[in-house]
Amino acid sequence: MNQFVSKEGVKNLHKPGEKLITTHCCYCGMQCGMHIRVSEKTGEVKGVEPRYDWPVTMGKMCPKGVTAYQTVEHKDRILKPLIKKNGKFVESSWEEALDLIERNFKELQREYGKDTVAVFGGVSMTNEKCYLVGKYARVALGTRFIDYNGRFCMSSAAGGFLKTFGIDRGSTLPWTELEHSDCFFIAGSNTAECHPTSIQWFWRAKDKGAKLIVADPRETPTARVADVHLDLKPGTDSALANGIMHILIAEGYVDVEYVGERCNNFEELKESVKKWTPNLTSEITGVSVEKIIKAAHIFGMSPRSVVMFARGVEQQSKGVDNVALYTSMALLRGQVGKFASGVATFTGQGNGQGGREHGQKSDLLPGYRKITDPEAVKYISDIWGIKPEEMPKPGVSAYEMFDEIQVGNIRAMHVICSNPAVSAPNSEYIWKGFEKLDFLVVSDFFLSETAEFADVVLPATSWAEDEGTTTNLEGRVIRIRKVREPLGESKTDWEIMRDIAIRMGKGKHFQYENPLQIFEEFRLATKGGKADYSGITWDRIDKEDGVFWPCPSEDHPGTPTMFKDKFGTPDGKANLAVIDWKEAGEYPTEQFPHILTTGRVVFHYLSGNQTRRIDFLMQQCPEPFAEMHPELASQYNLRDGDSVKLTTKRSEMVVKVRVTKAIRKDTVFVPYHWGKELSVNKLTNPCLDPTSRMPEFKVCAVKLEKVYND
Ligand SMILES: Nc1nc2c(c(=O)[nH]1)N[C@H]1C(S)=C(S)[C@@H](COP(=O)(O)OP(=O)(O)OC[C@H]3O[C@@H](n4cnc5c(=O)[nH]c(N)nc54)[C@H](O)[C@@H]3O)O[C@H]1N2
Ligand SMILES: Nc1nc2c(c(=O)[nH]1)N[C@H]1C(S)=C(S)[C@@H](COP(=O)(O)OP(=O)(O)OC[C@H]3O[C@@H](n4cnc5c(=O)[nH]c(N)nc54)[C@H](O)[C@@H]3O)O[C@H]1N2
Ligand code: SF4
Ligand SMILES: [Mo]
Repeated sequence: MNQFVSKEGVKNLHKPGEKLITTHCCYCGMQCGMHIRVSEKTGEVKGVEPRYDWPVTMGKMCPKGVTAYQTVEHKDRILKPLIKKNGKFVESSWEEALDLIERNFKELQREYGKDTVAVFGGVSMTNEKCYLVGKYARVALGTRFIDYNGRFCMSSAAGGFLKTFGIDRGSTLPWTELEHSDCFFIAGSNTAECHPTSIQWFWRAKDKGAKLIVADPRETPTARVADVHLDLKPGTDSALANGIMHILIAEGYVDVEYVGERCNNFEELKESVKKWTPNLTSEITGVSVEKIIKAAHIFGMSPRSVVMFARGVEQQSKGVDNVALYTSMALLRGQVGKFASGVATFTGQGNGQGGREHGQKSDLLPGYRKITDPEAVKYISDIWGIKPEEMPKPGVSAYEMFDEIQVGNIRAMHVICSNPAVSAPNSEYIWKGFEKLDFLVVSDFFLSETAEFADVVLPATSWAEDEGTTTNLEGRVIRIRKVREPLGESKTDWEIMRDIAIRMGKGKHFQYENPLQIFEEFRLATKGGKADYSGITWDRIDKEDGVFWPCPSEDHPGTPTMFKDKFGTPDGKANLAVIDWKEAGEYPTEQFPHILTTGRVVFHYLSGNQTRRIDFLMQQCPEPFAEMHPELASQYNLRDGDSVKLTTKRSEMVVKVRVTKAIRKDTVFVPYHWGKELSVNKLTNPCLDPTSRMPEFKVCAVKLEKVYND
């Protein structure tokens, strides 16, 4: 326990007739520590108490987290399997639902080959389940088509880190060190709304004089309290990072010794940023020369700095470039691998970190192994009990699976823990894909917009009805505890996958009775890989407040600070990014004269399928809106609350206007937590980053028209 925690506070939480079960929030990567109050008599969930003694979040929670427990026994929970008959869902037994799945998967695979059945996963699940999704696709179904919603979330961060560091761990330092940092350079992260419980660390550091620089086209609550707000034009992060590096080099802020010993490409980088003078950087980014120079000076002079970013810079067709360049800023300053300094991406989903390491990605096997590496295939095949030649080849990325549907290569899909009908870009194309499928299975606990397209909906349990581990945004592996028995006839995702595997004749590879057995196999599967969890046990997690990977043996302490001595590249050196700025996939034209960017609000989570069911959250934010500057609004005679039609090359939507000075004059922002006609993803550009295959959710060109409601 640390100095900010009251021991009395912890003791007083307990109420008679109730037990407190210690776990973590189901939503974002902060994974705030919480206790769930459960009736001793009925086993029902009664409420939540923040966990004061969890070192990362210390009793802080946000509006989503404090209401998350209300989803567990919510009246909308799906309690029995649903089968669509004559266009309507009817409840069925598990037997009937599994029969139907078995028949369809087998018939389609017989006719069109194994790859005709695809799996679309998600990372709001434990490591045990995420690991099993990869095995389920490759062993139970034998398909190469598997990918997951992290492709829309973490893939550009992963791509950028692999390029510069050779290992993708979201943070190079533990959050608990942030309060000792002198400077935060935060790009494209609305931290106060999306990782709210991080803010306390920045305040603490600020109390000691730390400086905050924020790069965001909007004056977010985080930007508002920054020492410098770099209000850049969406899609220009690479120019900004090159411009900052130009000043660092020109004015002697480079840690020459560190760069000489630990980095490659310095001479090439020097050449490539030469042209990025403050004037050119200002011209491209739209940020004033003064602000760019001020930010570079503060960053350059800070003894301990952390460069942080999130989807604002990653969800772009040049997202990997952006990550590699921002990361290089920290390397130039010699900050990576040291106390209270380094680089971090704000990992998005609860298990966005763990879920991306263990085989849900089309080309990855557990432990961050490559499916194209014969040794990796041999190692994992041995653990899975298959022959190496039975291991499917790499598939395609999440959005590209919908192209495979259009050409007939995918005819059935099992969506587990994702709602792509709302969250994938270019929605109407996604909807067409779901309609075209011969057979769609969705595992969820609430009927999502995606589930509405399904032939069979399987009732999964919520996070509170199973146990296991997740990996938070620091890379710390933590324990999720079972709070109550599964509601109705719902089953855990691992039971569902196991039961389908049995039907597909692969039961012998899925002989699990509990998640601990999966965890034990999973540890072994990660052994020797880049993301090595083999030394982590559930007991250790309890005793040590989580364990940071890599942790290759039970006597290894885990790795809170990455890259202390060497990087994960073959020569052990970091690769500075020598990359020029390139225009976004789509930019304003006469026909579509403004920029549309999308993102989040504090009250809703992702596709909104969970948070749109919570009264309190809906009262706070019932519908999407278009945030725009008063000058832009007045060009169209729009006032606060008016309706505006937004049109892009893909489609159009009508939303209410929210006039605010806290956004650039050329940019419109719309949150994406709603479906169907309220889905901003009808408008977004599916242009993909060439390496990460991440869609460009953050930049596209848009037209505005006032809608007269009479
Ligand atoms: N309340 C809430 N919290 C969440 C979530 C949620 O849905 N709701 N989801 C979780 C998940 S999965 C994720 S991935 C994270 C996302 O966390 P964030 O990435 O912080 O959230 P976003 O709102 O997507 O985008 C962040 C910021 O990027 C800015 N931006 C837009 N375009 C650009 C650009 O070109 N350059 C730069 N530098 N900035 C730009 C936007 O103005 C926005 O303020 O949040 C997690 N936490
Ligand atoms: N325009 C725009 N689009 C975006 C983004 C953006 O910034 N702008 N951000 C993208 C990002 S970063 C992300 S992460 C994606 C997320 O997009 P989605 O994957 O659609 O996110 P969720 O809404 O969390 O969907 C999870 C679904 O699974 C269910 N679920 C939750 N837990 C479990 C479980 O344990 N088991 C099962 N079987 N089901 C479960 C939930 O009820 C929900 O329906 O959206 C992306 N889309
Ligand atoms: S900050 Fe994230 S993990 Fe914490 S309570 Fe809010 S949504 Fe949950
Ligand atoms: Mo995300």
